[in-house]
Amino acid sequence: KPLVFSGVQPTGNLHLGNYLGAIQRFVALQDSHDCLYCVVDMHAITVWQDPADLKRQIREVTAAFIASGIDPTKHIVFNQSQVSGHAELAWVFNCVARLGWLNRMTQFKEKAGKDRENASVGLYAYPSLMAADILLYRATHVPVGEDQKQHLELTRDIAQKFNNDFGPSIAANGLGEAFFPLPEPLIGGPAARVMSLRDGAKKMSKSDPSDLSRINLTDDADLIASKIRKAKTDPEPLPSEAEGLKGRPEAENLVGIYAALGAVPKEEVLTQFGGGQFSTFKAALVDLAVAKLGPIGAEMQRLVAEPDHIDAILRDGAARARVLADATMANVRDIVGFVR
Ligand code: AQP
Repeated sequence: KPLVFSGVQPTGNLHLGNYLGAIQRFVALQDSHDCLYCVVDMHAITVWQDPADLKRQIREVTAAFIASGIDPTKHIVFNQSQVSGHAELAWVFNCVARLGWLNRMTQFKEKAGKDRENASVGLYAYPSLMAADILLYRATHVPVGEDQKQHLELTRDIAQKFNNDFGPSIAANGLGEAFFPLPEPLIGGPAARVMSLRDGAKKMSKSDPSDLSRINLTDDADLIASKIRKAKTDPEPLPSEAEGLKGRPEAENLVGIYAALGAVPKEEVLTQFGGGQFSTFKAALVDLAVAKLGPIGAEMQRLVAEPDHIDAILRDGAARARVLADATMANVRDIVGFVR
């Protein structure tokens, strides 16, 4: 089976974008792939995290994985910091990646903002660690939201440069021609980029100061309903064809959310609701969102109330991940020329 790796940062406020762009798709890949799903706590500390909050958020993301339907007995669910190979391989990749490559990363530019001198070195090196996360398991497929496309391309560049630079050593160690695969991003579907409910030009984001901009996975039914009712729209009725959504980002976003939650194409949503008022469509969207997200939120609350159980899942996952990681790192040491 092909190997899937993906991660979610425990940075609080898990939202509908994380669910539709990532977690829901993680669940769908379980039958056809061997999967590693990681709570990337080392990525989280590239910006300041209060230690007590970080612990709680690591357990909350783990709970979201399980509550959404990821099976930690069939697949591997763990937190990054428990497997030291991530940091070790990231260092090797820091020495493979070029400054010019990292200088082009838009996520760093957005997150560092104007005060770049004051951003952490970790925030800058974030894409090397992400490449290490994936390649430590020699994963071939990576389901992510569209915002991660550039980092995935960098991962492929790093894999390729490593394979080229160390080509003779890879062969001399009997490891074939190319050691790392070039992983394929799995990006797509109607919710690859879920937008803010307040502004169709901004992505739905954990850090948006307005809670009305996003639906959190822990929101209850009343809150979900009121956020959808207050979501920004335009005065026109919904179009009957996808073409008519062009230039109407808020309408397109809500239709995309409906399609992804209901597992139907956008066209079908428009066949059903096109020509009608937003209020009718929004009422149906509330029902669908509450039916889908309500049970997940409730199960998350139940799970986070049992931190020992969650920690046991993470420890078990980390132990299984470590076996795979150690095998890769032994090869990497030989390839690079480290004595062991
Ligand atoms: N709006 C989104 N639409 C679709 N997919 C999204 N993802 C994030 N936002 C959307 C996908 O969710 C996965 C986990 O993302 P992350 O852990 O990198 O966190 P984040 O939500 O992007 O949050 P940040 O970076 O901590 O904060 P913000 O967003 O406030 O800057 C990824 O697969 C991501 O693509």
